[in-house]
Amino acid sequence: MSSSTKVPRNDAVTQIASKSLWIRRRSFQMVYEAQQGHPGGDFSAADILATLYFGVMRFDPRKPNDPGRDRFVMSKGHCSGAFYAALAAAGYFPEDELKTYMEPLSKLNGHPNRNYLPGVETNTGPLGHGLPVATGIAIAGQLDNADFRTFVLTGDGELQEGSNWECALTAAHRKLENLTLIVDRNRLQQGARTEDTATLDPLDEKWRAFGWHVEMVDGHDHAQLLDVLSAPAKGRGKPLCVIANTFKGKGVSFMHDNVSWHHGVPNKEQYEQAMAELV
Ligand SMILES: Cc1ncc(C[n+]2csc(CCOP(=O)(O)OP(=O)(O)O)c2C)c(N)n1
Ligand SMILES: [Mg+2]
Repeated sequence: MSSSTKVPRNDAVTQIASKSLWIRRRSFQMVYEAQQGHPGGDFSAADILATLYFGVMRFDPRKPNDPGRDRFVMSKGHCSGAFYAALAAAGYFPEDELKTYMEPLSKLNGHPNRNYLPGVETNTGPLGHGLPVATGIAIAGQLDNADFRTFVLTGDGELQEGSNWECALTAAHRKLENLTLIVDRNRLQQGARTEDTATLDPLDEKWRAFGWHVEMVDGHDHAQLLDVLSAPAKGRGKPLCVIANTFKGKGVSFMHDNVSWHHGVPNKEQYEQAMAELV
């Protein structure tokens, strides 16, 4: 499976919607069974992941090291549940393997490990490292005159790590039009609102001031995500920052915008209610 096969836009949006729902349901089941994980951030990122894997990126899961593949770096590696569900849905490994999430000796650790799983470009978990790695990959692509694109998804709280801002400088200086940063702007971090911790707003102006092309989208609107992420990168002359306005816990009423679900895990009743809502 690969999104390089052109499908009409409406069909793509429909498929992305159904994969987003599947990612939410499957990752929540994983978190429930493991009684560990980060479901709030899984849900804020689910639509972004589904859009990348089912509408935007060119890849062949049977050839995970194909030099021409588009690269994706899941910098907010704590949201491994949604990431693993997306990788399985995209065909990188059997869906059955998702059952082993967080088990001892499982390939599906709490944080993604490239040595265990195809489709994981780099290990993540310690926040602030995904954009630096993705910037390096994009520089390599530019030097090779290769036409793959590199996508990286960070949290918004994660932008408190200074390493991101070094890359903001470097990527703009090098005119890395092959690099796309998506910020999961759910306005919550581990235990508080981002704006109560270290103000990020106006976030779009910050990235623009560093020399990036910036787009703001509703991060749960598949058509908006698809349009902005699949727009041609060649000729832009700048790296792209997509600020995706999202909600932690999106899709389940009692988790919506609720920081306690950053790493909260459901009891049986909550699990059943969530699954009843995720339809
Ligand atoms: C360097 C580092 N510091 C702290 C943590 C612990 N931690 C895990 S998730 C998280 C909050 C992340 O918030 P955000 O980036 O906004 O992610 P999201 O809201 O999408 O879950 C923190 C502090 C970490 N993983 N890495
Ligand atoms: Mg956040």
